[in-house]
Amino acid sequence: MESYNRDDIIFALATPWAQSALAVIRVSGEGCRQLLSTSFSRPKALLEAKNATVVHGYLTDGPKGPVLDEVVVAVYTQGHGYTAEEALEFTCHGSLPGLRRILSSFKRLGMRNAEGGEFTFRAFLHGRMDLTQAEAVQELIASQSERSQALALSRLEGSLKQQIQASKEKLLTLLAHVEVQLDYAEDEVDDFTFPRQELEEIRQALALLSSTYAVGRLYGQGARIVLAGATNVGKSTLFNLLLKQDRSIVSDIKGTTRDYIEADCLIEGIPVRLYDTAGLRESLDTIESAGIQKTEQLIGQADLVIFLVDSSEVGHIPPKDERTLIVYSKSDLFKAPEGELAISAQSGHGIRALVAEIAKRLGAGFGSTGDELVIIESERQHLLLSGAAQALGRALTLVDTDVPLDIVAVELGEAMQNLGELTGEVTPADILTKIFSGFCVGK
Ligand SMILES: Nc1nc2c(ncn2[C@@H]2O[C@H](COP(=O)(O)OP(=O)(O)OP(=O)(O)O)[C@@H](O)[C@H]2O)c(=O)[nH]1
Ligand SMILES: [Mg+2]
Repeated sequence: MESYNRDDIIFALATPWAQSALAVIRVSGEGCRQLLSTSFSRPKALLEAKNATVVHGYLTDGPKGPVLDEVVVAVYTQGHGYTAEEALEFTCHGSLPGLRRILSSFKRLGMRNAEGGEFTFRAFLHGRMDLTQAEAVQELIASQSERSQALALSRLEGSLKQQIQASKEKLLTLLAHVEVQLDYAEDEVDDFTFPRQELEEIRQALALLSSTYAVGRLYGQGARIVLAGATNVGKSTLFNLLLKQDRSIVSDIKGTTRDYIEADCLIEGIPVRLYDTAGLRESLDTIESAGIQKTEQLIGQADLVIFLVDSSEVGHIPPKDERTLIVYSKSDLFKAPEGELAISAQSGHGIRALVAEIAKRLGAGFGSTGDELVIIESERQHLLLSGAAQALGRALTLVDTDVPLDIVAVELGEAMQNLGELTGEVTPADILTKIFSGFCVGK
């Protein structure tokens, strides 16, 4: 993080660069209030404002310069606000030329444009949040579904931090016992029993937290679902039904969809990219054949393939596996084999069951009801948590085979290191750079 000068006063547009009713410009750094009071119609009011209050006035282009905009300024004194340093938030009018004038004027006053993520980085530096919370800010902003937004918010509020902290404290106590034993081993060899049960509990808690990544990623990044099957089985009809709009052309002519169509939707709260594809059949038409090739590529990349079968002429059916759902279509016309999933896109029969099955197949069941469960979304956190759980697993094996304690302590130390990296106490600089770049929404 060398490129960040931590004493500068920084500013950035916090809202998108687009015409809007209002726009917010954030400023942070010691002395920003004094500096900006020289360009404000009510300097005294601004300087004397208490923490977390707002001041109305006019922003001018430097001392005694022309008025740039009528604004409302939220004031945060040192130790408060998002960055925990002196900060101001200007709510201006969202005119692009107006914003351009204000931002240039701020630069002329000697402040500099914030780097992406720099406000969050300062919040982290001042202990306002730990690394899991800083990551949650980005995850919250980027969330694509209500569930992932709610999960990220809970992490921002510290749910993940607390869980890691709890495991860390338990591990630290355990390590302290081991250290004492190592230091005074010669005096007290006999009456030390390794707290195996405690260690197993910590390992389990970390492994469980790590395993929530699959669900977190699903709600955060979404899934690719491909509708496939022979021509005319009703893929486009189902596509339109799931999207709740008429996007894809439906007709009783075989080979209607020749190129694939994709669209985003939510299925049981999961962000899904849905693909309607060209029906699979032997075709002499070069364009249709190219479409079929693309269908095959999409099937290869899908998280889930819904393979529709029209019971009238059952052709090739792929083998069932966890990535392939065989669904019999047009159940209003044909009877599906016993026990198979059947739908009618025309009457709506079976659609609810299909949607539930999709969510189940994607793995959404886990954690969707237990809201007290903290769910992670970051690959970094997943790797560190599973690494810590594995190190504790190895420690347990060593304990069981009566290996000397100092070797066990190495594994415990590794787990401790991972937990420290998770919360940001001992995180290498290059990882911090990665995490804090690209946070700035308005840039
Ligand atoms: N009765 C009945 N007809 C349906 C149902 N679903 C689709 N169809 C009809 O079946 C025909 C083919 O539907 P499409 O959705 O275009 O089929 P497709 O699989 O996309 O076909 P291609 O794009 O040619 O591969 C249309 O005439 C639809 O109205 C259903 O559930 N019941
Ligand atoms: Mg079609």
